[in-house]
Amino acid sequence: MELSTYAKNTWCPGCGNFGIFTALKEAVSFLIKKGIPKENFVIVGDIGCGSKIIDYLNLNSFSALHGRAIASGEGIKLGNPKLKVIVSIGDGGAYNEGISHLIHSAKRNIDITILVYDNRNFALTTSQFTATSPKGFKGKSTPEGSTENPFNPLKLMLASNATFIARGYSFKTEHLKNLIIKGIKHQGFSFIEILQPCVSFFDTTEFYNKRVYEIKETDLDSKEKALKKIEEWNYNENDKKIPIGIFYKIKKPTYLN
Ligand SMILES: Cc1ncc(C[n+]2csc(CCOP(=O)(O)OP(=O)(O)O)c2C)c(N)n1
Ligand code: SF4
Repeated sequence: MELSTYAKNTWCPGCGNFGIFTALKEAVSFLIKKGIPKENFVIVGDIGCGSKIIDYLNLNSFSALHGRAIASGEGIKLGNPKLKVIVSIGDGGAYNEGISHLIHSAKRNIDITILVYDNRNFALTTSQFTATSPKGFKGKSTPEGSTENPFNPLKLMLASNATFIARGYSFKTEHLKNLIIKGIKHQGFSFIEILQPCVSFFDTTEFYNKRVYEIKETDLDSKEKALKKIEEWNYNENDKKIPIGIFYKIKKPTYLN
């Protein structure tokens, strides 16, 4: 299934977005082969480097204002519930500018999939700190280093009653592809945080390659177990292990049924 377009790719060579592009393209191709009509997919982009993916994928798409892609995705789903809505949004859009939409979307369990391209900075605007930047992060708005501790977005999603919570890594594309397939198939709100190195402003590739490991996905309906796993890494630089996979998954009525 050819899902690429003729649009010129403007990502920096080595950017983690390439891995996400491959994983998402393969996940959607797989689901189309399994019988979901191609025209039922809608990719909603935010504003940012990762959100440019909507230009590179030959699928229905919508380009939202910065921080408003989740709200736009909800509107699209409400307008036509048979659509498979996939929101592509950066950490700046999801965890800073649009954080209220993320929380309320999770709370109401609307059946859409959120992919957060978390490069831990506002990259398109050449690097300002975000909610997941580590303490001491040096960017354009924090030349002396950020004084704030990052938050853990998976913990926030657990507290917001999200029904599917996962983390992938852009350079583990096969694993990420399977997470995306499971997220799209999940009946309800699915949240997938994607660790995405930004080679130009915050190159975390080596850091993640040393620490990322795949978790055993058992007892997925236990909030206590999910929290314990999620807290293995709190976005600090000193921690030795970073778990990826599905942390939490439960069945619950969705916003529409
Ligand atoms: C409401 C609003 N605020 C600020 C901007 C400027 N702006 C454009 S892209 C961007 C950074 C995007 O960062 P992020 O969402 O993390 O995505 P990334 O570029 O890192 O993939 C900002 C701040 C904007 N377009 N609209
Ligand atoms: S600035 Fe960073 S996130 Fe944006 S394309 Fe370049 S490497 Fe990727």
